[in-house]
Amino acid sequence: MASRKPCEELCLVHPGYHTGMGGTTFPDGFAWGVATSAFQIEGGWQEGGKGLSVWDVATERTGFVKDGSNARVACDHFNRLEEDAELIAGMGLNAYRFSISWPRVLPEGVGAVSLEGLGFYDRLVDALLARGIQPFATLFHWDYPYDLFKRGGWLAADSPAWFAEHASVVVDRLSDRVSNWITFNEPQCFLGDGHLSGVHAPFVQLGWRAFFEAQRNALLGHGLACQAIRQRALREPLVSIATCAAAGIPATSDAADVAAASKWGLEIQQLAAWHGGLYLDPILRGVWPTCDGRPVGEEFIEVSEVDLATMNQRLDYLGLNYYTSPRVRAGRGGVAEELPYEESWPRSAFGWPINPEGLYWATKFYYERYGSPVMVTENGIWLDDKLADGRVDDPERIEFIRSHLLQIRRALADGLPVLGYLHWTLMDNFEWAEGFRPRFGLVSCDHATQRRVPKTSAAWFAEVARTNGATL
Ligand code: GCO
Repeated sequence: MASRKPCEELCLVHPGYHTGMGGTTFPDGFAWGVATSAFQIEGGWQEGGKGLSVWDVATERTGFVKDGSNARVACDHFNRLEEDAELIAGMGLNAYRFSISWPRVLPEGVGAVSLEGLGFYDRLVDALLARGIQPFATLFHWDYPYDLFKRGGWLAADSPAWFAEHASVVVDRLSDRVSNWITFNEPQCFLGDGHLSGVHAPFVQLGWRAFFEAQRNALLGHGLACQAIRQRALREPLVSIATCAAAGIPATSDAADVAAASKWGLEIQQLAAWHGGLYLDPILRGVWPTCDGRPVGEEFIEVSEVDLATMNQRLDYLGLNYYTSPRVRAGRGGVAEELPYEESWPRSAFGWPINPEGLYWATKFYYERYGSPVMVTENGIWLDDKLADGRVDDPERIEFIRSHLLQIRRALADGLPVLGYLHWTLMDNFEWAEGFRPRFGLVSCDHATQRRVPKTSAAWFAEVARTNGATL
């Protein structure tokens, strides 16, 4: 077992967090970093013995991706990891969240391991550590092995064990150097968008019964993976999940609106895949969520106490991915009601309303409900920024980050434990069904030449990180 305590690395268990330290600064050991995912940047889609994922297959078929592009090469990170580690180091960041491509390490999803695939992550971890950057490894960020999909995917009874096998293989190889493990990225998306609305791979619309089966299996997979990590890790692990921060923003400071906003997204009023409570109630409280006193989805699924005990594994912190949230007011009987944003409200190029206050409220509501310290595992903005005369000026991104960091500072001042801020994302990349048009990066990436150019925001963020937020 590990000899070093996790707090010696990133101070993730800083004593001040639990004593209402607050103040106007960021705590020592605060994680300043960027986040990416394998499918969006790696490319190398058939290099090193990699198997196909459902996203590889979907992007080869027409009609699924708006600009008709695919991620065969993406940012070619598979062949440029040193250069990209250098970009992160160039910003002076102390944390990098990346995901492990499951079919790169297990080409068929289970069974034979690709040593070349594992070797890639080995080299990535070494490149990060050599530059003083803590790796945060996400075990699954949506690129599900196609061979397992053909065997039923998340609907298969064996699927929890398949995911635990993947977790075990990766942990056995990397846990002598990696401490931070994130099981899933946004179960809302790969389950809801993937299996219900069908706007993400595997692009199927299977209805609620199948959704709940897939959801139960994924939560069991999360639980088994957590057990595997804790049993096998060579260094003391810090285990987490990154979930969409579905939280309401109180429309006014009125207590009734605050109470309504705290329910929105966490207490279930109607069936919707994005609900935080649908995933986190089983995971963090060991209970199945209810709606009007009845178990949610009871007409579709039954979850046993044994299942709940497997899903309910201790997490060291909760990862929140925050982009936007609705404003919420108390309707009749205190029911949470969305207050639509005006047409004139500032929005990202994705059309998402920009409302940094939601980050404060999400942190508060999730902490109050689940009691886990929070890590902001994603927050970012799609801007249509352009390279001109060799540079990219993106003042809107600077303002976006600044305003969100101020809300984290507000949360810290209220005594809420926020452990770090991982910006989405390092460089412009493949944005799923939107293709390459969205630009979310601190660094621009020309996908034809692979030339990387840090944007103005990269230098600004570097200075914020260097001063631990003092220059905000
Ligand atoms: C998500 C994913 C990222 C996206 C980002 C921008 O939250 O959807 O984690 O992969 O690229 O959020 O949409």
